[in-house]
Amino acid sequence: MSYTAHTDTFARDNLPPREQWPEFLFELPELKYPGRMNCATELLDKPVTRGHGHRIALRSPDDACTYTQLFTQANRLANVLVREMGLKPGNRVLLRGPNNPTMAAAWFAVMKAGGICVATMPLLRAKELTDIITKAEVTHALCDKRLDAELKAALPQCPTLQTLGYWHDDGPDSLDERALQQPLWFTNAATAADDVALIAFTSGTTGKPKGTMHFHRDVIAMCDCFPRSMLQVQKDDIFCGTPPLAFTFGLGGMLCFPLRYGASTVLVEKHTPQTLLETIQNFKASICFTTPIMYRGMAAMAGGFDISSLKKCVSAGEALSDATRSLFRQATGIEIIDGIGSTEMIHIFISHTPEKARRGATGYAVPGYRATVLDDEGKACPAGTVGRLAVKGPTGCRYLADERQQNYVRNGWNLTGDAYLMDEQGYFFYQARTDDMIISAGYNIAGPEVEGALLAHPAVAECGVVGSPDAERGTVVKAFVVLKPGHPRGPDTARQLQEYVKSSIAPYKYPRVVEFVDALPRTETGKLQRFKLRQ
Ligand code: 3UK
Repeated sequence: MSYTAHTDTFARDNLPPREQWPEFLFELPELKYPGRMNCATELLDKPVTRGHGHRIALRSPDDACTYTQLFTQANRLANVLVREMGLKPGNRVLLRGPNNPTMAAAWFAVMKAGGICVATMPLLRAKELTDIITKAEVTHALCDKRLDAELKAALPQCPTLQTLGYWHDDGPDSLDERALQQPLWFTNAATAADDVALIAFTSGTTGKPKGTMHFHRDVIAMCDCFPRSMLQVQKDDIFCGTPPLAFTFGLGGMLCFPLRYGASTVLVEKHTPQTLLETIQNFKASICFTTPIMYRGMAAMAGGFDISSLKKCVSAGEALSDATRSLFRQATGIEIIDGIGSTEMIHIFISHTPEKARRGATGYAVPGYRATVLDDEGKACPAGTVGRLAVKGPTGCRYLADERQQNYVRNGWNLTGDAYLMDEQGYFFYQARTDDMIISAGYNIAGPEVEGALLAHPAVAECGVVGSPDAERGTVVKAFVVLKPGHPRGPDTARQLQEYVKSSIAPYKYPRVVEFVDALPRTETGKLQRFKLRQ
């Protein structure tokens, strides 16, 4: 057995068997990591000891905090965890809070103490929390007092979870108060690079949640791949955006990436397109991470704000349609950087620089990763043929005790569940989730392509396209459409939209059924829940 700092070996004991792991690639020089590594040391302690401590790390509507202040607060909270809450390296710690500086400090405290972070989306309910706590055998929880109700409701069903602390709490037992009693220094756990640092539960739109395990080195590898090659982060960059820190998209974009490059990040608890624009204006933010639907909302009102500080915009979580890409470019002059990532891969593995954006393409493999498209037998598809997206690189899928490991990892490749095609230049074109391909009258139709066509129509605010059962054709293409204000619902508008789609993509793909709705069902991470539309 190789070295571990974990005295509680739950995570290692529940990794999938080695033969079910994906193949890992560490070909780039920056990915050759030492055997021992604590990601908090890399991201936080090292900048402080190297003289970067006086620079701002975190910004929020009511505060700013330097690297040294964040370091000190994380040390104090790590002391609370170890000295008062009895945390042993390898224990699982539930983290629950909106994006704010205490949440960030708490995340670092868990890393420093050698705990394993199990961060949960703010909107999760007691039932979902119970599933996660039970599956990961969570022993400790650090929670924002304002989000304690669902956690408290889950507790009677969660015998492993015995030790809790709350921040934003007025009582004398609050974490904030307890931290103040603790020393400013903490000796970080001497974790192995392959000790598990986090168990991220997938935001999957169906089925029981899956816990994906990521090592300390994976946290650093995600920082050393996508942002290094696609963003070229500078020390003066100011990050902002919407994804929760509990979602690995947000953990990277809202916290780890800025810190890895000595930059700063604005943490805001809740955003709308308007507040995100205000944040960019007020904080002079230069890099933004959010989802396609937010970029659409922002494009519509960007004219009313001074967002001249904004340089780079990253979109992930869902396919970015050409319509949204152009709307945003017309409104702001900025070419969005699309990127596909997944909780299993921890972050983005196919993307592009703004200069290399291509219509309809997610991009090319991020340096450090290899990507291909495979057929049902696992053989590489020729260029231009739709198949299953497969990737490998320095990070990859290891589910916590889950049979679905064998669906995601085959022959060393991570299969993301997406249907893609690759062209001769190595650009990847998203089609649909593999199980979202609509087969109608013998044709294969990708819902997102029809959505993209509809989104280009001036009356359409949002839309979702799925297959709907039909006596004659088996399945027909059905569009759920949210109209922009001022456009009447009714058969005339429906017909206009149908004609519009027929004129922009192959006519057989047009939605035979159009239903107007007030809103579309979405996950907390902004993903359209197509299975709900199908019901
Ligand atoms: C879909 C995309 C087309 C795709 C994520 C960036 O979304 C993230 O993780 P999840 O586990 O979902 C993964 C699935 O979402 N998807 C994500 N990005 C794109 N489809 N174009 C895109 N640009 O189906 C993928 O398999 O919630 C994204 C970073 C970290 C993440 N965890």
